[in-house]
Amino acid sequence: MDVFGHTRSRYARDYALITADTHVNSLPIGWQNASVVIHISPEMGARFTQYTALLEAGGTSGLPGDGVQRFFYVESGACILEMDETHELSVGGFAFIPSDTPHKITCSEATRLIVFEKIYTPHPDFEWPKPVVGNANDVPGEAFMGDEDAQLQTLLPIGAEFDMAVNVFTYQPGATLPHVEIHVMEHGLKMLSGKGVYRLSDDYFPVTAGDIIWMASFCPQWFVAMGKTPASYIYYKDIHRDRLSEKV
Ligand code: UGY
Ligand code: MN
Repeated sequence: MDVFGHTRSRYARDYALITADTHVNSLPIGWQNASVVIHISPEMGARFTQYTALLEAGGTSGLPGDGVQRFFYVESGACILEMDETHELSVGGFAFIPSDTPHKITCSEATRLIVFEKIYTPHPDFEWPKPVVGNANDVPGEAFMGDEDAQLQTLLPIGAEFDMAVNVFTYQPGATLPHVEIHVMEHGLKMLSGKGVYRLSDDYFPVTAGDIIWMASFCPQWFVAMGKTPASYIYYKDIHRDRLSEKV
């Protein structure tokens, strides 16, 4: 705790940087032996929610609201997901749970989950998405726009039945996003390892493992990895539901 009330956290109109020193826990209804820290939510103008779930040994999850799909990633600890079948998930394990799908997460040890939730927007031409369970360690990376030092892992299928994507980006020290991106999709992001500098709108921030970032639609964004070890982050984006064909 800084005696002068300093923090790297910053909430702006089109982005937020949220550092661990500013987290405040709350007790979610329906969860047992668990607390959450809600970092990004519609209250700040986002169209999704990102939170950290902290479960004690024996802790269990509650269900998301009606129509809400859930993606979670095991940042530390281990858990069991009961859904269509029973899945054991260790660090790097993840699951996508379509909206209105009964399920329960039970933790055998103290566990930290990164969770993204979004109201599902169906598309008349596509079927409902199916559940997905996996481990990021088993997902191959691809050189991002030809740069072998910037590897992108796409954790979910990219079919248009999905209206959200969750990816892991890993940069070698010195590697960058190739250009400043400005796009309609919004992002929720958590730094998993390493450090670097994130450009958000017109500001540049040093960032490190544990930091969380919200980028609103059209927020200018860019990243450079720094230090001596790779930097990686997991991030959410909304996809496949642009309004090009809608009358506005
Ligand atoms: O998928 C993306 O838009 C990604 N390249 N953005 C980012 O890492 N800030
Ligand atoms: Mn982007």
